[in-house]
Amino acid sequence: MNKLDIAIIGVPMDLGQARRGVDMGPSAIRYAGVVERLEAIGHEVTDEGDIQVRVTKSSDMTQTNLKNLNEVRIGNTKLADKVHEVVTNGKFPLVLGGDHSIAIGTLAGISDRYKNLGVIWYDAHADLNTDETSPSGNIHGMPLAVSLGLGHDELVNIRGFAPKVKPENIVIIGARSIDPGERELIKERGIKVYTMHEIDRLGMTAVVEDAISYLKSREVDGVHLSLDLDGLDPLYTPGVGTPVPGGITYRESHLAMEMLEESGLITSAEFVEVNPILDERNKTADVAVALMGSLFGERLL
Ligand code: 4U7
Ligand code: MN
Ligand code: MN
Ligand code: MN
Repeated sequence: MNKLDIAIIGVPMDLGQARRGVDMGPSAIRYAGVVERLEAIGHEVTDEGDIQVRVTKSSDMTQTNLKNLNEVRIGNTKLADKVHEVVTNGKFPLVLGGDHSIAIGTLAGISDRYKNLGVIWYDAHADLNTDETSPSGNIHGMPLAVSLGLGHDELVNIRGFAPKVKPENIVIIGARSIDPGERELIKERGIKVYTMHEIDRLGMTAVVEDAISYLKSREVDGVHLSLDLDGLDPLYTPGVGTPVPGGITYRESHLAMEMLEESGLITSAEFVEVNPILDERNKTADVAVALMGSLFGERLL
């Protein structure tokens, strides 16, 4: 285990989707003991506190079907600047959500610190909708497309450059709900997707081994893990806004985190969509922290 300087950044964002409560995700994850858990492994951990979201109730002047565009943009801009500062200081950013729209800010903050950034998207969804394809207008369904430079200008151009990541450097794991526009984009851009079918058929070991060798063949110099807790089956993580049955198990997820840790590839991470209002006794935050344990090198023996 490589000793890291981990900076925890909370993002109480709930404006990227329709269900209130996900703004309490960072508190729930802290309550589940994230700092203590990572310190016990031997890492240096600093809690940088929360990014301020919802400061202005500024009216949206832009003509758009995107919900809360202005506030989502402002929150993500602040997050991007904070993440950039943390990475520049040689720390490992661990971002706690909040809805998945915050991946826009995280990726905007880390992207220019790498020549060839890779991304692992652990999620039931592909999050590849644009303002044109989105069936909901919810920005938490768009962050991966935005990071590819597709979608609304105000989101795409956060920190003044686009794209943040190349389509051939992305790996999606756990997908089982993909919209028509997303499917087209995946095919058109050649995005690597391991759906539940591949996980069932090959097993998680082969899937993660393949994902790792794929990213290595792309010669990435850093990999961001964006983990949406709805990637797991709602049996294990009921506290999410958009649960989809037939998901990844608890054990498979631990295995995936352990294998990613062993690969030494991961340079930043975020755990998102924890909604304590929809949860059962903080179960989802507990799972998030347990998975972080594995990702950061906790082992039984
Ligand atoms: B999450 C959806 F239509 N695709 O765009 C959409 F099914 O961050 C869901 O992965 C998006 O939780 C889910 O609204 C976003 C829908
Ligand atoms: Mn999802
Ligand atoms: Mn997601
Ligand atoms: Mn969700």
